[in-house]
Amino acid sequence: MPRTRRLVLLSVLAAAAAATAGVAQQPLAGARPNILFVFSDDHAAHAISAYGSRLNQTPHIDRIADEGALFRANFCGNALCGPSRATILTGLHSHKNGFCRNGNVFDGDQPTFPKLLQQAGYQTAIVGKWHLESTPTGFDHWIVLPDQGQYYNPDFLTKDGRVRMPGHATDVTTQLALDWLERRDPQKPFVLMCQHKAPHRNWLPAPADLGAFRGRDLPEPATLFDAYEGRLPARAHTEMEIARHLTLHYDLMVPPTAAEAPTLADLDRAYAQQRARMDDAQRAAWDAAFAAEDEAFRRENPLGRERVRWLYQRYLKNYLRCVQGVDRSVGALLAWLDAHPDVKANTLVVYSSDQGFFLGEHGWYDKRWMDEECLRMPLVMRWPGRIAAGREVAQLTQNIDFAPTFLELAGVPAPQGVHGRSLVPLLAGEPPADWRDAVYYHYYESQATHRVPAMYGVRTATHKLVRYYEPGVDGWELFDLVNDPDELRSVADDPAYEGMRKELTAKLVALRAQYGDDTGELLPARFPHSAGVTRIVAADGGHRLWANAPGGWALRAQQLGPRFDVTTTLRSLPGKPQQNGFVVLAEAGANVADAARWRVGVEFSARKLVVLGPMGGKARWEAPLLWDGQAPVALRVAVDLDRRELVASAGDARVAAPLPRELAGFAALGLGASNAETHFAELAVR
Ligand code: SGN
Ligand code: CA
Repeated sequence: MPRTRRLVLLSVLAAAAAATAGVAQQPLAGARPNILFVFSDDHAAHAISAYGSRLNQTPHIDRIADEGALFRANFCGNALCGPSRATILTGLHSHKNGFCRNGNVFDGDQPTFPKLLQQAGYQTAIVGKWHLESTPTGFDHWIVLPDQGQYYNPDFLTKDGRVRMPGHATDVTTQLALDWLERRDPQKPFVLMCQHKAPHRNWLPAPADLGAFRGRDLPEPATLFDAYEGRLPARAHTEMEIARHLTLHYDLMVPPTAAEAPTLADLDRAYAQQRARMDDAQRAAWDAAFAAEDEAFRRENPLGRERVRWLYQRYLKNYLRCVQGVDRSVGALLAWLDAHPDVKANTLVVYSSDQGFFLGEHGWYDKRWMDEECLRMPLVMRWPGRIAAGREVAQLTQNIDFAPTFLELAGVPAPQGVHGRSLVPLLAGEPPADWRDAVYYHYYESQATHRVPAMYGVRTATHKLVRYYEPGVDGWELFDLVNDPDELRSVADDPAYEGMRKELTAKLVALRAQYGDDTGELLPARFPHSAGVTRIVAADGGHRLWANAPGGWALRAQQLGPRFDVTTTLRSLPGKPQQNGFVVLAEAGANVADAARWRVGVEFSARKLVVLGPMGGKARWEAPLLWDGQAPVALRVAVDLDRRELVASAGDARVAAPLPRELAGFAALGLGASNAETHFAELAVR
């Protein structure tokens, strides 16, 4: 039944029930419900039938929406796994919770909603995907996948070490959630986060779902063969094209032929590892499901657009089969609640996913861009008798709002400075007059996988303005979502939109000030080359630099003779988890961005003066440094090419590193750090 018709029917039923049972009359705030938070990875709203999917049916997720609320305009603030999860836990955008890109380490000492609920008497548990690198804090019980985790017979991390669990990740995670529900202390309210790996790449469905979507073609998006005209030129370089970047063996599990097997590229070699994790029955189910299809593909060997179409069908069907598994998990959890009506009556059930995903739009898989497909997060919530069935929330909401919502429901004050706002009034059908009219977005992981440039932007109900700020990709896009819902033509330079661009720019500036985000300023005029850096601002006569990757750097080309001295003063900024800072020297001979880099600096936390040679820092010389934990450290780097020596000194510490014979000299100078924020006095060169 289409959602609208179902809604009419349901609202009639709900009204009747309300008349007898006083539905939605009771206050939500402070009612201390249980919270069952079911969360998946990369599940786009347009692959949920309650959101009008053209592709698949998700009856169990739809049931949550039918019996509760569906958020029509819910967005993430940074379309990536770790960052979205860190935001959900803290109610803060990435720059404030410190987790800007996958691979950062979540600082578990900061306040999170599970921790605050635990302190307020809740039992707290998380099962499944975590992906925040540090040990989970604030949970009475946790059993999580290491990093991305595996689909088949996955390993889990627990307080007592690593365990392998037989079965498919979605089913195993569901069972872990059900087991915990059974054995929890029924006297206390609970938070249970059931977090699925699915439907994340490389889309390995459970055997039970392999039969779905057989014998028919899924509709193609209108932009499957996008030529990326009229938008940021960097879009054409994105490495997430179904045509060019999806791999036949690893991503689509087509077995390599005998001729292909010895020549597989890195990613495709992981095909064998995935197969090796399966047991005989699982492998047999896969072979039975795909043998004929694979054989026909080899025989027909489609080329050009026909090949892209075939890849799209295989990719999307496996993605949707994974979604079907997640939907079944939701069904199992709802069935458990049906069988425990007292618990059900007092449980808020939430379904969401860390960000959306491209399902072939623009020819892409993956996410990261501020485009609707991945910016949107599905969000549905049910609490029988408390949230009116069939409620639709049209307001702009965001993952920063989850923590304040859960806290308000539990009657726990949100921490000072939290970015999000409680959704409770929206759930009650009483939207505050001053609800936000725009959401903020900031994506950082530019240098890593998929080549999507770093960006920040703003989205209102009708328009979207994005600024790409990296050196070399500096540019703007503006989309009119009403007249161009597929975001195919940027009107950033269209005179007809000059007023709108001004208005949105002002909004963007205001949001950055409101959230205190000064990251994304890279001073390209002073340091035209950078990688892994989130912020460089001129401060206190020098520069403050935040590198949010290991070995982040910002450089400028500079004439440096055979003998030179660089001096600066480094200051560790309080409150940063891993403090360090380096003067960076790039070798002459290649262009600056590709040159081998030497790092000479201070590891504050380890109290060491360190010289790191090129080649990933394997050559390393160090000396202990007396440091009181606060004082600025004056650093001197003396290079003498005739003597083939680099000498670093700071206080009493001195480190001498030999320079290789073949080194032609240095041609660029700058600043660097590893996952740290540091202040550098102006570099003085003599
Ligand atoms: C892996 C995937 C990428 C994906 C990231 C981040 N490659 O690196 O395609 O964008 O995860 O995804 S894979 O070869 O390992 O599948 S996220 O959801 O965790 O942010
Ligand atoms: Ca994800």
